[in-house]
Order: sequence, then C-alpha cells, then structure tokens
Amino acid sequence: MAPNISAPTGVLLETDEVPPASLIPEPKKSGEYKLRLVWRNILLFAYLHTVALYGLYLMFTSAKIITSIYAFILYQLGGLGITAGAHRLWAHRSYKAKWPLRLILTICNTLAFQDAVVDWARDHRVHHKFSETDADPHNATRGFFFAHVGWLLCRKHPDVKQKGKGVDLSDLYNDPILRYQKKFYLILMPVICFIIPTTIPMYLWNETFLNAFCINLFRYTFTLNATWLVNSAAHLFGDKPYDKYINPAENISVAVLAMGEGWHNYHHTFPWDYKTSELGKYSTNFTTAFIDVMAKIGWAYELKTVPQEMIKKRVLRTGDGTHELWGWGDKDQPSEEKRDALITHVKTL
Ligand code: ST9
Ligand code: ZN
Ligand code: ZN
Repeated sequence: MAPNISAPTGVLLETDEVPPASLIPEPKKSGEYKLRLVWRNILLFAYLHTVALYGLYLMFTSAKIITSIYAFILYQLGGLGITAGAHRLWAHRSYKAKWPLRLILTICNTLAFQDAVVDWARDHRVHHKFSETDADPHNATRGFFFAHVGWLLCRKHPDVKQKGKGVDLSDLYNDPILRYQKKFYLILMPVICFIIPTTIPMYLWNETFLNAFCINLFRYTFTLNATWLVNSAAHLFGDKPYDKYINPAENISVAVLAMGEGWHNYHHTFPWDYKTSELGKYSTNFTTAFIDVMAKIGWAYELKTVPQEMIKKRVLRTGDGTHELWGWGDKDQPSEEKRDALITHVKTL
C-alpha cells in the first residue's frame, strides 16, 4: 500500500507513516502554462530597488544619523506587522490578540506594504497547504529568483487560484479591523508607508526631502527582501532536523534578518507554533520576545506551542540527523552539562 503521505504537499502529519525514500513523490513541475509578465510590477520594482540603493548611499554620505536610526526602527515596526501580525497571528492563528494589539499590528503591517493582511494570509495559507507545487504562489522548485521576487512579476499560476479557492478565510473577513484595512488600503498604504515616514524626519529634525524619501524607500525595500528571503533562501539552504522530506530549512541568517522567521523546517512541520521555532531564543527571534511581552500585559493570549515530546518523536521519525540535542534529559546530553546546569525554583516539598 502507498505510504500515507498527506496530500497534496507531502508534509507528514503526526500519525502518518514515514515513506521509504524511493516512494517520496518528485515535486510536480510547472506543466503546460504560459508565463505572463506584469511589466508594471517589473518597472516599479526596478525603480524601487534603484532608489533604495541610492538611499543606502545617502545614509553614509549626507543623511543625519537619526534618520538612519529612525529607518531601522520603522523596519522593526513594519517587520512586526508582518511576522507577529500577518504571519503568526492571522495566517496561522498561532495565538490570539485583543483589539488594541490587532489595531497596532494592522498599522505596522500597513507600514510594511505587503498588500492587505487578508490577501497576504490567503497566499500564505495556500503556500503552506500546497508547498512546492504549482498551486504554491512562490513555488521554490521554480528556482531562487522566482521564489524571491519573480512570482510578484508575473500572473499567478492557474492552480494557485483554483486550489486557493478551497482555503477558508472566514476568520480573517470576520475581523472588522482587517476588513477596514482591505477596504481603505489604497488610502492607508501610501499615507502610512510613504507619506508619514518621509515627512516626520523633515519636520522633526530638518532632514532634506531627498534623504528622507530615499532612505524610507531603502527601509521598505530592505524589509521586502528580508521577507522574500524566507521564501527563497530558507526554502533552499539549511539543515532539516525536523523533516528531511520537505524543502524548507533552518537558516540562521534569514532568521536574524526576518526577525525570527528563518527556522523554516520547523515552521513548515509545526505551522501553528507561535514561536515558529523550537526554542524561540530571543536573540534570533525578536518576534517571539514581542509576543511574550504582549502576553504578559494580557493583549496576546492562547499562545500555542509544540510539546517537547512531540518534537522529539518527530525528529527521530523524519529528521535528517542534524538535530543535536532535545533538551533536558536527551540521551546525548553530556553528564557535565546536567551536573553544572543552573536550576532555579526547585520544589522543596
Ligand atoms: C509582497 C508580499 O512583497 C510578500 C509576501 C511574502 C510572504 C513570505 C512568507 C514567509 C513567512 C513569513 C516570514 C515573514 C518575514 C518578515 C520579515 C520582516 C523583517 N487563492 O493576486 P492577483 C484570485 S507584496 C485563491 O491579482 P494575478 C482572487 O480571486 C509587495 N484565489 O493575481 C484574486 O482576486 P481578489 C507589494 C486567489 O492577476 C484574483 O485571483 N505588492 C489567490 O495573477 C487576482 O489575484 C505588490 O507588489 C489565492 N492564493 O496577479 C503587488 N490569489 O484578490 C504584487 C489570487 O480580488 N502583486 N486569487 O480576490 C500583484 O501585482 C499581483 O498579485 C500579481 C499576480 C501580478 C503578482
Ligand atoms: Zn508560515
Ligand atoms: Zn515557506
């Protein structure tokens, strides 16, 4: 009998048997379909990247230091709108958020201009469900460039729309904040992503228009590329400690640039974990730190995470052997580490 591979992505569920290597299906190649370029996007992205590079040059030659610090802060805020908002909260529902947090995340998300959350989350759910097939909007089997930005420069493969229709989005449309963001996107986006970020440095610390404008475009383009690297680099390069049968991999460089979103082998294996990684170390996962702080003040709640035992079983079943240590009690944990570990709040009764 054929192995019980969860159709159609090949992603194994906890109860599935591990298929013998010879039975793992080859990723489907793009079949009979004609690539239709979208020249408007090609020209806009070429313009954007050219001005962004000039903005980078201005950062080192004529802009005030505070303008660069400000651009970095905007990158982090916009980044959170994507990672903590569109990705972990809305696309994956890995935690819940009260309305003030949802509102803040929606504003941050608009600052990052990656289209309305409902559209972003729709494409992302489709990406997880039909990963590395024609129905995946940024199918990484079509190469680094297509997964990175090429998919935004042409019409989507018909399978994306066809299979995407079956993905439930009712939870997103039930959120009035997201409905308003989508409805007024063409007004909100230019104001929040371009006009306000450019005028603040001009009025508050007398930055020139040219510096403020170009450096803001650099900030926007940098955030875009950090995000796109998750689709390209983290689908092509890195270890696969959790599931060697899928392409997404653990990529620390991407994790740092994308605020904790480079642990992609784990994330595709357990997409509902709010940490999008096993350990969620704050140093390489700023988004987890942010959600934990929000949970402390009660704005984030029902944070879902994978129990250690479940991860352990999965690593043994489908990992590629690069997962070194489970955590406390792993059979490979050195005895001196156990002996010297600092254990606080020890139970006294
Ligand atoms: C951008 C998005 O950059 C980047 C997303 C990256 C995701 C990364 C995820 C990685 C994990 C998270 C890591 C985060 C890290 C963050 C780090 C931060 C520091 N299902 O799309 P259209 C139907 S955006 C079902 O126009 P075309 C639907 O009816 C950059 N149906 O397709 C739709 O109508 P409507 C700025 C679907 O015509 C209709 O088709 N934005 C689906 O083929 C038409 O949809 C841009 O540059 C689906 N999945 O055009 C705009 N999809 O929407 C770029 C479509 O009315 N986009 N339908 O319901 C475009 O111009 C166009 O989408 C296109 C395709 C030309 C690419
Ligand atoms: Zn995801
Ligand atoms: Zn992915």
